Amino acid sequence: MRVSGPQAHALTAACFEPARDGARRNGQTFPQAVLRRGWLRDPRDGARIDDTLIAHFHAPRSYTGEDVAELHLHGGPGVVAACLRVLIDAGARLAQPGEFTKRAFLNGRLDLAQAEAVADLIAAESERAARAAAVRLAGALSDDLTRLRRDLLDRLVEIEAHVDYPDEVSEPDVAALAADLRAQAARVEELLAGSRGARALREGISCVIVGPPNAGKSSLLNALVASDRAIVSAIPGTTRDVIEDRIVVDGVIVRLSDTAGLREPADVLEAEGVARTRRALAGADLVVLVVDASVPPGADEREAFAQTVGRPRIVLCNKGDLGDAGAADVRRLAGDRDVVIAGSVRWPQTVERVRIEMARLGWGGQIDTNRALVANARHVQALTRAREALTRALQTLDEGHPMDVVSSDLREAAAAYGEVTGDQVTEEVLDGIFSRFCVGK
Ligand SMILES: Nc1nc2c(ncn2[C@@H]2O[C@H](COP(=O)(O)OP(=O)(O)OP(=O)(O)O)[C@@H](O)[C@H]2O)c(=O)[nH]1
Ligand SMILES: [Mg+2]
Repeated sequence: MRVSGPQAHALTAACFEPARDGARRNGQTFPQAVLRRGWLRDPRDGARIDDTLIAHFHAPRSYTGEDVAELHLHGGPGVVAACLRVLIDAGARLAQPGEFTKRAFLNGRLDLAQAEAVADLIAAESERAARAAAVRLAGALSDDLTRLRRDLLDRLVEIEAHVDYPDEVSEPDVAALAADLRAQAARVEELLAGSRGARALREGISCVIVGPPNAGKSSLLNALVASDRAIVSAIPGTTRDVIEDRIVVDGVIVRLSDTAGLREPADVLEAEGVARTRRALAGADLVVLVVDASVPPGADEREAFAQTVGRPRIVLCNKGDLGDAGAADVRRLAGDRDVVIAGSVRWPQTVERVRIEMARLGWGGQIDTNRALVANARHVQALTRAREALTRALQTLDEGHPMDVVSSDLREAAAAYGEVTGDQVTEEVLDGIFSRFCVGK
């Protein structure tokens, strides 16, 4: 249980009885960041609630930058409820979602990109996703953008000083400014280029397995998750509902959906299954189309291709162990941008190929988690705006316009950087970000 604010220490002291009257350190009953053991008691009647540990942090040396007390309880719901009641009786109130981190941001302990990284770290489901969030929490992205922003603001000062006092301040060197802006644009471009993989790492991707009945869709799901997740049978139309599971590919959570075979439904039950397949398809980032390529494709195969056209698509020519009589025709049905894999879900190398192509098609393969990565939509939007403003400014300079004409574009790029780090951000944006946190963070 964490308590933060000017009253945090007085409030917890009223409910806490130290196990022994520990020596004061630096004149403080509760020295900085030292765990002390004692009884949590109800001040109303002195009743014992829990044998606890308590740590005190003194402003500004705490997570929020305020006085903070942290209670380590035994954690059962009854103990937690009693502790909460006692603290609220003593004058505390419940924290709002993300309020501790919001206060940390407002008190300058973290910048906004770092605060968002805290949420990413908590939500990270794979080790690599956690690592990428930790790099952001350590400030890799923030440092980069703070430097770029400061550079631009310095340039703006030079330009504006010259505009205001042309006799005293000489005109800044246009070539040097252009070189600077080009370097900035390249850095922003680099950050944006890595954002696809970074977002996949942060958010995961959805991948739907579709195809005609009996093609081997459920067999593929089972092979990918390495368990008998879905029923497999030789009867076409075995799978009726959407069956979901997840795998981790290079640290990215891939949410898999196995679906009912796409064909003209024979009954209402199958019709509902096909409707569900279509819905799953609509929300998918990636499609794996499984077809039985041991026989020539028919109407169902053509229909399945038509239903998934234009989507990022892996075409798996399955049942290669039974022959490849249909493989050439299936390849002709595929488009230039499709990735076609021939083999069998019964062969490990085919399943491995599917995983590799998922990574390539889904997020461009390799993700370098040691570098600063731009991983959320808000950051991508802001940096896209920065890139546009820099491009406009460079064009203006190329066309030989006076230098003060680029000021507004430079200001806009600086503002976009500031939005990411929170140096220039509105209250609504802040509320939106912190409301997505869980309570207590
Ligand atoms: N020989 C061979 N049989 C396969 C292969 N893949 C799947 N099968 C068999 O084909 C049949 C259908 O497989 P499923 O995985 O149930 O096919 P499905 O696409 O999920 O079918 P529905 O759910 O009915 O749409 C089963 O008998 C599988 O054992 C393969 O690569 N080779
Ligand atoms: Mg199936």
